[in-house]
Amino acid sequence: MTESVLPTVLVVAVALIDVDGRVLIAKRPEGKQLAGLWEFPGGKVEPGERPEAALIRELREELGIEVTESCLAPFVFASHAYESFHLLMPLYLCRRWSGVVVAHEHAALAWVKPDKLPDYPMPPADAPLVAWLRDLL
Ligand code: 523
Repeated sequence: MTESVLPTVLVVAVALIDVDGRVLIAKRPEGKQLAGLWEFPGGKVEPGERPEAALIRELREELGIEVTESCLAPFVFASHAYESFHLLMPLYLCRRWSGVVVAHEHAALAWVKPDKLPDYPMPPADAPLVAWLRDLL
């Protein structure tokens, strides 16, 4: 019997939290995997890259904001077997950044109170993180 093992892909994501306690979620654009679902922003860690550096780079590219490493609090790991890879994704919390959040790569952005997050359809890796966030915030 042959067994196939899915490759693991390391992705970093963040829950940006504003002064009113709302969380930023971003709608994945058409043409990409999981299009139309609302994710915690982030992206793939490149080979040799530290996870925090990857997240800082992704937030600059995707949202046009600057975060410093000291503002990134590691929170919880998401883990989900997608069809062709296994996603491992630490979610960081971040309450401080500079610049204005703009959707450079997403179809839309939304600042959402934690109790309203379940109203937004999310990728299967992200959805279980909502309960943790709601308890925490
Ligand atoms: N997720 C995911 N949740 C989540 C993110 C940021 C990413 O489930 N919060 C998944 C979506 C993709 C994979 O992780 O399958 C890689 O994310 P990303 O945003 O880098 O994906 P793409 O579609 O931009 O991939 P490339 O074009 O290959 O970079």
